[in-house]
Formats: sequence, structure tokens, C-alpha cells
Amino acid sequence: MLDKVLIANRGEIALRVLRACKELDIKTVAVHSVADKDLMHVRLSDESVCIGPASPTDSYLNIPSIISAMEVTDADAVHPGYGFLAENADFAEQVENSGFTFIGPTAETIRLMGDKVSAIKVMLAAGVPTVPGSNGPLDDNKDRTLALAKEIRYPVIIKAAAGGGGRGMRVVHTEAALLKAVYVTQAEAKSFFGSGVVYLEKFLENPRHVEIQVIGDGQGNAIHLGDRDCSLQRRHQKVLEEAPAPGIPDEIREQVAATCVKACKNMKYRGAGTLEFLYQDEQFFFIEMNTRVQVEHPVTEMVTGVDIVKEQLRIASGKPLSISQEEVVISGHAIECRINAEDPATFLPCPGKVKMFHAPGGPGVRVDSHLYSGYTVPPYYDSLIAKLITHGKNRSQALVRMKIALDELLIDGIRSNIPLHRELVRDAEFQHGGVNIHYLEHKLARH
Ligand code: MV4
Repeated sequence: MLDKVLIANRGEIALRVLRACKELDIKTVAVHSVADKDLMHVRLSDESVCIGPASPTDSYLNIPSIISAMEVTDADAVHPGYGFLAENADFAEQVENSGFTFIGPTAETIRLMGDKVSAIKVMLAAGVPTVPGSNGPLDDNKDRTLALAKEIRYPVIIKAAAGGGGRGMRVVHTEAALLKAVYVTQAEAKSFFGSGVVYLEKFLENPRHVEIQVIGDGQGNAIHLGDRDCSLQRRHQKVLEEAPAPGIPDEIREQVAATCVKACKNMKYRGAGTLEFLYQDEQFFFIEMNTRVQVEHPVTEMVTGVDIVKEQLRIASGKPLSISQEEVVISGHAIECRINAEDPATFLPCPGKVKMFHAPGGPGVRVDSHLYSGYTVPPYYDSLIAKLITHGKNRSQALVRMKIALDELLIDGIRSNIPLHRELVRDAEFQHGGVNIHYLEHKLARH
């Protein structure tokens, strides 16, 4: 097993990784910015190193600083969490070239999946269903582009191969607008990402966002841990997630999950990963793969009993997966509310001092948060301050527990989106289950 892990992240995920390391008897190094010296995981880690000023570019994104901290503390491995350097192939490569272990896939896999066009090709080869489209870069053959769009029918969407997560996309409704949109998206992609490669897909108008959690041992074995529905989002920021995705016929979810496992086995995938799909008219369409642990991983942990972060650490130690596919059983339902330090009306970040923090409890309640009474939320980073997760024997029990837990949760001193969550769990259409990716924004617009 790894002896010492450096946690290259902050906030709730740094604490989550620290807890998993402690369970496995792995020593921990916290790295933090000047603004983050009072973070909970910094207090609880075996060692800590200040790696730079508050600005993320100078600290959590500063590769030489992080590798130096690994050298100074004699760490074996680095856990990148999510965000920051988690999907930076150059970081993974430099970590490994310096003789350390990157807790995640190889740099080559991160690069392959980071290029959305090559990711689609890998998935097609494994039989994963993808969105009808170019299945490759658009070239400068205008007639071919026009013919392809005509064949798959409008609306279509042009996406940057180096984009993802909602950046570098353009929807096109008519043939007259196609070529200009391709040109503009190429130019934008070139300036945002350094690559002007774009591809084309059928634009799905009312899909749900459903994703499948996978883990691979890097030797060709892989399993899936079922699906999650992440359709409740605002401006590409997820707000509430649940597992399993409600109302999907079991044959359909099992069949697509099996193709995901096939893809992971084919590429000898190492570590935790997520295949993102759009789900519409009882069909799954792959869009992208994330090669990191995700914010919403706890809902999967609650319904499978698998500790995904401990699996990541075991795999990085060269151990096989601790469970087989047959041993993975989805039991009950879990919901996660992302609690952000933001103004309930404007959604603008609201950093500041937490006068009082009280976490809810009881059966089936989990809180992943670095907050404590007296902690000051700094203004420099993401506004996620807590994840409230409930589990129940079915969706309605998970929902009832979430209502109760939201009423117990107390964060005094700063504004948060707790009121939004209290309203959401009482929303009739959400309660029914299976709302699409536009539901939350439409609901907010009606207010
Ligand atoms: C799409 C789509 C409709 N059709 N692709 C947005 C983020 C990026 N991951 C992909 N996205 C989309 N791709 C096709 N072919 C609609 C979206 C989309 C979306 C997807 C998931 C969750 C929320 C979304 C909000 C707006 C658009």
C-alpha cells in the first residue's frame, strides 16, 4: 500500500481524500494556499505545506510547487481530487516522470479522453452508443459538412474537441447558419483551447444528463457502479444529483453500463472515471468521459457501499479491484444537494465568516463538508461548501430524509442556496422524477 499521499486540492474533497487515507493507514500531506491555512484537512493531516498565494494559478495549479512539496515531504503519490489539476495530462506526466504516482489514469488516457473526438472513437469501438454526428473532426470540405447536417437533420450542435463541460459549443437550427457557425466555433476553440478542431452532433432538445461510474485496475479489469442523474443544473453547474437515475428500464441501463465496462477494459482504464450520457426517448448517447473522481460520487457510494476514493488509493497501490461486478448491488436510492455559498437571488458567490455551522444527522444522512463554526469561506475558489447526501430504501424515503436534513442544516453568517434546495425537494415534477436538463433553469425563470 502507498505510504504517504499528498492531497493536491482543498475544501470538502481534500477532507474526503484525507479520511480515505486514514482508513487505509496512509500518511497524509496537505498542501494549501496562504488563504487556506485554516482548512479542516490542513489541521487533520500529518503534514502540511504552504504552496503559494491565494490565487489558484499560483498555488493549486502550480505544478512545480506541488511536485516540490512531494519531494520535500517524501510523498509517494498525489491525489488531485476534482477540478484544478485533476484532468491535466501534463501534470500526471510530470508527476510520474519525477518518480511519483499520480492517483488517476495514465497521462495518455487523460489526453485521449480530454480530446472529445478521440474519446468518441474509443467509445464507438467498444459499442457504446454515441450521438449521431461526424464521429470525427469537421474538415474544410463545406459540401460534406452541409450534407452530414442535412442527413442527421437540424438542429445540430458544433462542439470543440478540446472543450467539454459546456465550453465551446454552438447550436445550429438551419442550413443557412451552419458554415458560419462552424467557422466561428473553430476560431473560438483555437483561441480558448489552442486547438480549432470541432465536431458535429445532432442536437438533442430535451435530454436528461445521466452518467455511469466506472473503475478500472489499469490491467484490463473494470467494473461499473451504476448510474447517476445529474439533470438538475444551472449554467452547467450541477445543483442536485441522484442515484440511480429514476425511471430508466433496467435492461437499458444494464446494457449501456456493460458497453462502458467494455470500453474501460479495452483501454486498460486505471482508476475512477465517469462516462457522461444524454438520455432521451429511452436511449443513451455518450457525450464525454471524465477521468477523475466527481463531486457527486457519494450518491454512488451510498447505493453501492463501495468507497470510491479508497478504491482509487488501492488501485494506485497496484492492488486489484476489491469487488467484482457480480458483487455490486444497487440498494435503495441516494440524493445529493450541493450547498454553495451564494446569494439565493442572484447566485453570486457569498464568501465570509460562518458564525455557526450545524450538520444534520440520523439514519441515511451524510454530510461531506469542511465547514466548522468560525471558519471563513475565502473568495478565491469555488463556492461549494457542503454536500448533503441522504440514502433511503427507495427514492421517496431518500427524499423525505433530505427534507428533514435540509431543515436541520444550519449555516449562519453567510448566504447559501439552502432555500433553493428546500424548495426543490418540494417541487412536484422533481418529486415525480426524471426531469430534463432544462427543468431547473425554466423553473427559476418562472419565479
Ligand atoms: C449536448 C446537448 C444536446 N445535444 N449535445 C453541455 C455540456 C457538455 N457536457 C455537453 N452539453 C450538451 N451537449 C448534444 N448533441 C446539450 C448539452 C447541454 C447540457 C448537457 C448536460 C447537462 C446540462 C446541459 C445544459 C445545456 C446543454
